[in-house]
Amino acid sequence: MSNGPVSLTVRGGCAHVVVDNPPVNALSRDVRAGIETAMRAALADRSADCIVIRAAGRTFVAGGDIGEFDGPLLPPDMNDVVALVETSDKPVVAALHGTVLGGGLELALGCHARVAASETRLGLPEVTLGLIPGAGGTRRLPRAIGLRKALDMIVEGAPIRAGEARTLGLVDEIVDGDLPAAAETLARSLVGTDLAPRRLGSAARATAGEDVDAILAAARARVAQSWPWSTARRAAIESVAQGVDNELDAALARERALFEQCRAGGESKALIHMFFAERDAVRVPAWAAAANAMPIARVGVVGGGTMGRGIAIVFAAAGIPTLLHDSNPAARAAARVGIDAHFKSQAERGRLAPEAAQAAAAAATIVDSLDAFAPVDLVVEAAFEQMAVKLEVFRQLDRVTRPDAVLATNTSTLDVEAIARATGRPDNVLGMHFFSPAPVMRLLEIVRTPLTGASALRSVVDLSRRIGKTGIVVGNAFGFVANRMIFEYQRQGEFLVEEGASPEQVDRVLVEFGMPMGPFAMADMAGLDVAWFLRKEIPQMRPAGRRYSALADHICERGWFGQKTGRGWFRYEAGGRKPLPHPEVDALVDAERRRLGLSPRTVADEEIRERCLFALVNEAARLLDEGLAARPGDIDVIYAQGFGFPRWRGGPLHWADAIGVAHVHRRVEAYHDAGDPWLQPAPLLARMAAEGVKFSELERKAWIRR
Ligand code: 3H9
Repeated sequence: MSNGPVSLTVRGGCAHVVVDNPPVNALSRDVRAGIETAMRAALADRSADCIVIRAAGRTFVAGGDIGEFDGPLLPPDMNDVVALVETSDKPVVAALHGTVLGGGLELALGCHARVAASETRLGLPEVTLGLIPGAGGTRRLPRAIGLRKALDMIVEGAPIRAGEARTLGLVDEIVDGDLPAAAETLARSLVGTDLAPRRLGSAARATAGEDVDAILAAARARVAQSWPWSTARRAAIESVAQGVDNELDAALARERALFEQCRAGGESKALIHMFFAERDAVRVPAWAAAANAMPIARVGVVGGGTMGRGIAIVFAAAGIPTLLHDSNPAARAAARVGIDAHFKSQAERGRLAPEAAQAAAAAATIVDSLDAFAPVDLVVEAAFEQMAVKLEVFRQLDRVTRPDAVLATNTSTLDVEAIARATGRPDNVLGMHFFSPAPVMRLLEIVRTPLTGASALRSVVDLSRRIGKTGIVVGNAFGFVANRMIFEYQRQGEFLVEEGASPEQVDRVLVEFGMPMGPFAMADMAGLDVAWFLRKEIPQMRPAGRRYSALADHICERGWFGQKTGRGWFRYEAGGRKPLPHPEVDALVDAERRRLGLSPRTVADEEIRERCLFALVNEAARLLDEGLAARPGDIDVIYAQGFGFPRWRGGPLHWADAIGVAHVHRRVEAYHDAGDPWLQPAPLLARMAAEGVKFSELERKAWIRR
C-alpha cells in the first residue's frame, strides 16, 4: 500500500512503514498523514505482528518540515502520530540512518525500540532554529537517557553519534549490515513481551538518582552565560522541567504551548530565515546552472603570506593537491613551516587523525617557479594588494597555465575586471575573496565580472562546497559586498568617537547588540596597517570632499597596528587579545577633536547603534540596487558568517525588516539632515519606505536585478 510519501508493506508477519519524502524525509503534513494511515493499516492487519518504521534515501526523518512553520500546523498533529505508535500493542521498532533530528528523533522515541546504522547521528536541534522540540522530545528524551544528558542535547542542539547513543541507551542496537532486517528481527523478538516499560512517554519519573533541581539550575546558568539571548533555550529547559513530574497529556500540552510561543517569536523567524538563506546563497546562479563545471583536481596558490598559506591549507585539507609559489625564497620556506605547523596542531588537538594530518600536509607542495603551475586547473592569487603586482602575476599566469584553467584573485579591494583584461582569457578569471583566517572562516565571496563565463563560475561554486566554504556570488565593485558595507559601519564608529563617544563605548554598544566584538577591537584584530595601506593606495577609500576621519591614520603613524603590536585603538598585554583602555589614544582623540574644532558631546548608546547598523542597511540597499548582491538573504549570510552579525537577529536585512524599513529610513534621513553626508538614504531604501516594502519582498516584486 502506498499513501503519498509513506508506504506500507507486510512481509513475513512484519509491517514496514517506509517514509520516502526526499531530500531529507521531513515531516510534512502528507508525511504525518501517511504515517498515521500506514500505522492504522498495520495495526488492523492480522497478518502483521510487529512493525518497523524506516525511511528511504539518505536519511531517516530529519525533522519537522521547516518550510511549514510560518503557517498553521495542519492536522494530523505529530503528537497524535507519535501516540499512535507508542500505544500500539504490536511492537514498533525504528530503523535509523543518516541524520535523525527533531521530529524524526521524536518519532523514534515513540517507538518501542531503536536500531541504528553505525554512521547515524541523532539530535534535537530545534533550539538552533529558535524553537523547542514540539512532539514530546522534552518529555521522552530524559526518560530515555537521563535528565542531565537529555538537557545537554536539547540545550546545545548538537547531534550525537550512534555509538554514544548506544552507550546512553537511546538506541538498542548498532547495525552494520542490513538495517531493515535487523529492525525486523528485533521487532519480532519483542512480540508477546510487555511493552509498557518501553513506552517512554508514560514511563514513571526517569530521574531516579539524579538531583533534578541542581541539574536544572546548572542548565539555566549555562544558558544565561553562553546564550543569554536565547528564549528558545530557556523555554526548552522549562519544558523539560515540567515534563519530569507532569502527567503525559499535560506535559505534552505545555511543551506544545511553549513550542508555539517560540514559533511566534522573532528569534525563530530570524534563525529559520538564516537556515534557508544559507542554502539559497550557495546556489549556482540560474544563468550558470546549465554550464559544465570543470573538474578541479589540482590547484595553484600564488603568495606565501598569511592569506596564501591559509588558502593552500584549505585546499590541502580537502585533499586537493596544491602547489604554492612565492617569488621570495624566505616566504616560501615560511609557508612550508606554517602549513606543516597548522596540520600538526590539528592532529595534536584531535581535530584530525595523525595520518589524515600528514596526508593533508603532503597535499601541499611549495614550488620555486610559476612554471610548475602548467598542469593546474585553478590558481588563486594572494599576492601583494597592489594593482601593478597583480597585473604582472596574472600576465605570467596566463602564460604558464593551460588556457582553460581558471584564474582567481583573492583581492579584497581591487578591480577584478581590470585584472581579467590583463589576460587572454577574461571569461576564465574571477575573484575568490577568502576571509581571514582562511582555514577558519566559512565565507567566500565569489566575484564575477561582466566578462566571467558560466563554466568558470559554476566550477568555482561547486568547488567551494568541496572545500567546506559558503561560496556566495557577488558583483565586482569596490569592496564587493562584505567590505563595502563594513567600511560604512567602521566609518560611523570613527565619526562617533570624533564627536564624543569613546572606542570602548562604541564597542560595548555593538557587543550588547550581539556582535562578537565591536568595530575597534575588530580593526585591532585584523591589523590597522592593512587598512592604512589601502587608504593611502586606493582613492575610493578617501573620496575627495567628503568627511574623513584621520584618527586611525594617526594611530598607525605611531606604529600602533593593533593586537600584533600590543597597541592600537586599545592596548594588549604581551600576546594577549583582551582589549584594555589605551589612554594615549584618548589623548590623541582629544587632540584631533581640538584640531577639528569639535567639542565633545555625550553620545547616546541608541545613536551608536543606529548610525553604525543603519549604515550597514543603507549600503546594502545600494548593493542590491546595483545588482552586486543577488538577494537580501545573501547579505544576511555574508554578515552573519563574515562578521558575526547575530544569527538570532537574522542578519542586517532581516533585522531591518523586523524593526521596520520605514523606521530605518526615517532615522538615516534624520542623520543625513543633521549633517552626515555619508548617511544619505539609498534610493532603494527610500522607495521601499515610501511603498511599505520589506527586503524579504524585493525578489518577489522584482525590484532587484540579478
Ligand atoms: C522540528 O523537528 C520540530 C519538531 O520538534 C516539532 C514539530 C511539531 N524541513 O542542509 P542541506 C532541505 S524542527 C524542510 O542542504 P545536508 C534543505 O532546505 C526541525 N526542509 O543538506 C535543502 O533544500 P534545498 C528539526 C529541510 O545534507 C535540502 O533539504 N530539524 C529540512 O547538508 C538539503 O538540506 C532540523 O533542524 C527540514 N527539516 O544536511 C534539521 N532539513 O535542496 C535541519 C533540510 O532545496 N536540517 N531541508 O536547498 C539539517 O540540519 C540539514 O539539512 C541535514 C542535511 C543535516 C538534515
